[in-house]
Amino acid sequence: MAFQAALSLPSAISILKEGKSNISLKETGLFGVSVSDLKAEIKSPLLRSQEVGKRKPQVGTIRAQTATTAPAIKQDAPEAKKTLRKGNVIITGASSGLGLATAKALAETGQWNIIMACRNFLKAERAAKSVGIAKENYTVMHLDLASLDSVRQFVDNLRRQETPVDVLVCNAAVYQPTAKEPSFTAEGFELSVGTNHLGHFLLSRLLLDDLKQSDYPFKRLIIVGSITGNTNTLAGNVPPKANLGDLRGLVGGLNGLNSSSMIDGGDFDGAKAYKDSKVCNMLTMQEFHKRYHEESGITFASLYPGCIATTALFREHIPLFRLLFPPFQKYITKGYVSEEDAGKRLAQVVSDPSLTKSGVYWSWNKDSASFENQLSKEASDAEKARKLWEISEKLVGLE
Ligand code: NDP
Ligand code: PMR
Repeated sequence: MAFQAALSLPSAISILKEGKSNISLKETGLFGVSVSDLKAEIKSPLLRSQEVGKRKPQVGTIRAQTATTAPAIKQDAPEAKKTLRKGNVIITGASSGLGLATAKALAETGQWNIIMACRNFLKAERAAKSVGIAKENYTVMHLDLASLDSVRQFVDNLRRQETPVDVLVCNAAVYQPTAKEPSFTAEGFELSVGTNHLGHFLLSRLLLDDLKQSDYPFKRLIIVGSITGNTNTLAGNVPPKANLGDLRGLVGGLNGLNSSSMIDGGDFDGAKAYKDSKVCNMLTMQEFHKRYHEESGITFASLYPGCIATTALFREHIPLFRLLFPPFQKYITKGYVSEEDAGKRLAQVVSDPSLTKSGVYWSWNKDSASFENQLSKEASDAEKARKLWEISEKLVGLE
């Protein structure tokens, strides 16, 4: 079936859900799965988690109703507006998709200076202009996450400008689903994990001190995760599934020479490498929380913003996939979210006074209300998070 080919699906997929029974997609409908199965799956995370809100996010004036009630600061109160300086938020990969939409949503509040940390300076400037972000609300700074030198340089430049860092959003990512062979970062790490995880790991470790020193009423470090790295969901069970194994490939440096280019030591698979990198992002957030939340007061968070099926993340996928994926997500899974709405969601995690709880993986229900979602067993494995942290430190030269 053309759809199935476009989605690179094997003819029969057997999904073993954590703690659930085997679901066979073999004899089901469009895209190899029935709509009723999907509906049940889409609902289930809500049942498993603490659903806590009902209102749509609107940046600046929003107050997501969550279980985390103690508001840190009410930015909307007139007296707060008078005394508060603009917050500084760094967004990596703000030149397109979710990052750009988030920058736009925050810029519209007039309360943020957005540092767009991008690998293509000109593209970022044009992108900011194209969505109407006013000049006084943003700065573009060069950052190539596929080079650890570039990450260090970015941090040096930022410090030279003496810009306080109040919020850091690790958003940039690459996805190479059709690559037959791995490609590598400047230091020789497989590109997806090297960029999405290791580049961000070094960046956030280096900026931790800057965040700690910020005098802003709240400080946040946000690392974008995804449903596809969570095997407790249907989306996370679409092959190839994320699996970090015993991290032997990572220990070996992911260089594809004397070690595998994959974290678990297996053969290269671009789609799996991306999903593995998202598991690393979610584990890293939790390890940060465990090590630094109490002492620093920084809020560490991750999120799944919804399926933003139209972004450039899928640029390397085959044209048929890019054509069918948005309607599939819109009408079949109903997991679709527009870039604009996804941007408002991430902007909410950046600035909403009520989203102060640390260590949380946020998601949104069909009414666009935020809730604390549950991570898969692997994506919440504390021992794996610790190991990942220690190995990553060695790879990026922090030890
Ligand atoms: P896009 O491709 O639109 O955006 C990715 C951004 O990352 C681009 O700005 C890109 O820069 C940047 N980037 C890539 N490589 C590097 C690098 N080496 N250094 C610096 N920046 C780099 O994708 P999305 O907006 O969809 O993705 C944003 C985040 O959302 C990712 O973390 C992704 O995992 C996550 N996500 C996306 C979902 C979706 O459905 N789209 C669902 C769940 C999570 P450039 O413009 O120069 O290419
Ligand atoms: Mg998925 C509840 C159903 C659901 C959701 C929310 C997503 C999100 N996906 C769902 C279901 C399915 N997908 C099903 C049943 C199939 C098989 C037909 C399917 C297939 C599929 C493919 C081939 N899906 C994909 C791909 C990709 O290449 C995307 C990917 O894995 O990128 C890593 C993707 C995605 N599906 C999602 C989301 C959010 C993505 C992409 C982005 C990401 O996780 O970052």
